[in-house]
Amino acid sequence: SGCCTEEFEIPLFDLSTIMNATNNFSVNRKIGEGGFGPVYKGILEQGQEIAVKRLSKTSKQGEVEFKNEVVYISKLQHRNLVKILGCCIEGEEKLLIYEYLPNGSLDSFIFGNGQSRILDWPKRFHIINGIARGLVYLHQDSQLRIIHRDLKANNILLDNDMNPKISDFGIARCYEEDEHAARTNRIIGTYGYLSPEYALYGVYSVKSDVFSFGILLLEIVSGKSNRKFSPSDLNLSLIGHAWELYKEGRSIELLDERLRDSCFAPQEVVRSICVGLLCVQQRPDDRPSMSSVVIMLNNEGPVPQ
Ligand code: ACK
Repeated sequence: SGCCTEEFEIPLFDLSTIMNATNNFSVNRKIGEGGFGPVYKGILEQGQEIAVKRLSKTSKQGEVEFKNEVVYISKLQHRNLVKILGCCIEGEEKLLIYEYLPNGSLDSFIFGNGQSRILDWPKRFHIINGIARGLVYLHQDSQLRIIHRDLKANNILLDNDMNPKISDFGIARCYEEDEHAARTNRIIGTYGYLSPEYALYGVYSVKSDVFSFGILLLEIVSGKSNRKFSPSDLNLSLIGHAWELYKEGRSIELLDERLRDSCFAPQEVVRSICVGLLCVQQRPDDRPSMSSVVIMLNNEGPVPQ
């Protein structure tokens, strides 16, 4: 097939450069814990800020995800995907070096309580749209045709202008154009975002990303997390709640209550919720493609009722 078999090309950094930049991985430079190890902030000699993901030495799964991340992300370029600057493989150390995104991840914005970090509706809509466009690129516009498989608020980073950047390609997969769905026995991903067919049967396709996107959309609109719900808690989950409100013509009540008085685009909110509900339908074939999602979100076509 030729898919994903070429060797990757990516700048190599010296370990000493990264040690200097991160103050020898000092604890006060640690910004969080990622999929396969800690993430540090660094500053290169020229003053450029970087984020460094450091593979924990013991993790076999981490090795696999490290390689996967490099292979995919080095071939992808889009304004809604995080940019990799290079990597470092020296002795025991395996590091990935990214552009530093000062606003961190989306979950601290939508689920945090700090008043200053509450996003207004136009910013939320901008973020929803950006994530959708990033996925259109992954699914159909990039050479690779990729299913991300672990889309969640934690994997969306925000730059200075609150542009969303999809990150973490550790478990992403290529798919063939004619291939409908693939199957795996290793179900990895995050509860609350997993589509039912993937969580129950290990079957994934672009439509499983569409499902996760729908959850993410409902989370961004509501400011509530779906993470504590398993696929069997459907009625209790954000999906059940959004669906109930929708049936009663009260969709707008899903909107984060902190925004109720300041939101001047109720139609856009309701429209977005409708799109979210289309994305989280049980049958993969009923869910729209991400390019339809972008069109519907932006009022360029009807949202089927
Ligand atoms: O919410 P955060 O501050 O943003 O905590 C998580 C943590 O590392 C684990 O993923 C942060 N992080 C990851 N990549 C980057 C990056 N490129 N720029 C800034 N922060 C990052 C993320």
